[in-house]
Amino acid sequence: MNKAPHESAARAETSNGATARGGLGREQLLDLYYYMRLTRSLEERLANLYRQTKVVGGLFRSLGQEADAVGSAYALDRSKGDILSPLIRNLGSMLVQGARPVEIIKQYMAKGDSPTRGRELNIHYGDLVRGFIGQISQLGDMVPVMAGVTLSFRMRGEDRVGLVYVGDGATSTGAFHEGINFAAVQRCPLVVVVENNGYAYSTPLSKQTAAKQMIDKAIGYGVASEQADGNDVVATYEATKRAVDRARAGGGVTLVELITYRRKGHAEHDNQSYVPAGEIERWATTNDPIDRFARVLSSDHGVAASELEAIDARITAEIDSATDIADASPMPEPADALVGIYADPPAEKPLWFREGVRAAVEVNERPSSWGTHDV
Ligand SMILES: Cc1ncc(C[n+]2csc(CCOP(=O)(O)OP(=O)(O)O)c2C)c(N)n1
Repeated sequence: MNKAPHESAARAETSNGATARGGLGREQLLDLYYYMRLTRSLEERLANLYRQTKVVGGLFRSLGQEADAVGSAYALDRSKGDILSPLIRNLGSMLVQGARPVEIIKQYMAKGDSPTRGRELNIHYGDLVRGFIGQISQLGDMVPVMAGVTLSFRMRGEDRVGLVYVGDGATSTGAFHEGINFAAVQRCPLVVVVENNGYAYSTPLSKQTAAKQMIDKAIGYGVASEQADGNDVVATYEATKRAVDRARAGGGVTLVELITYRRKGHAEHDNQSYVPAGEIERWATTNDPIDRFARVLSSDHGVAASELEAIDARITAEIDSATDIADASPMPEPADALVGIYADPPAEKPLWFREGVRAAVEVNERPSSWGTHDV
């Protein structure tokens, strides 16, 4: 059960001869850096667009949590058709699976050519081909959904694994309990990643659970567990990879607890007044996952600062061009809201107030038998 995060790491040679934890080569380590930086820069751009009122609805950040989404998703095998179920703080996992900035920005802006054509917001969309499932907001509900998805893998004899993310808050729901219990009993090839980021909206962990640690919950379900420092991208990868390998080998469910910290509020509007003074700054200055990994890349793998700067520049260029494309995209047509909802959508008339108040009142609101208006 619960091995120390780094214990059984495979080792691989990097090009400068250093050994990389987790069996990851230099190219893969730079991949991890790329996806974490892409997540952060894309969310920073979305924050700018939000302040310009170009984002429709809320903006949910994963600042300081990029390593847990990226490292865990990277442990899946895309060539085998592994699939994950992200939540609002798992943009990084969707990028690893192949989502691109242009579709994310369009989706946040509710554009007519966004993945859900303006019918859903933020990162609530899915793509079964690239291996991420569209999330719903109800906390914990994706656990039974992924129990079903992975049960289908097992029943069809497919060599595939599923991964579902939940926050610490979601572990308190009935759906979480039902889903993980069912998956455990059925020995589904499922990895349940609990992102322990200290808060569920304004509720701190101490008010969320009496369990000392999230992995203690695994014992009650009879499943394996792994715990890792969620701000160490390689540790996150290693712990999840062990869980993925176990699931693929027929070993059933693993609960993976990734310990991290939510540096932004629940969403952009949340002023975090409930957070003790100094806590956010401490995590930002001493435990930023990207800063930490950049230092490791430099000290252990001889990656030059200029190499990371070139990656950052490539990311900025892609996000700039994605922003321009998304900004220029049209909003959806009102009637399109019904497409895909009904098999035979009614052809709705355009809203009357679009036609001008005077004409609309004449046509829609003034019964001929009323009053003295025609006198
Ligand atoms: C069943 C249910 N209850 C309440 C909510 C409202 N809600 C949305 S996110 C959230 C907090 C989630 O906290 P956590 O699961 O720890 O994830 P985090 O936001 O920290 O990533 C709440 C209470 C909801 N979506 N579903």
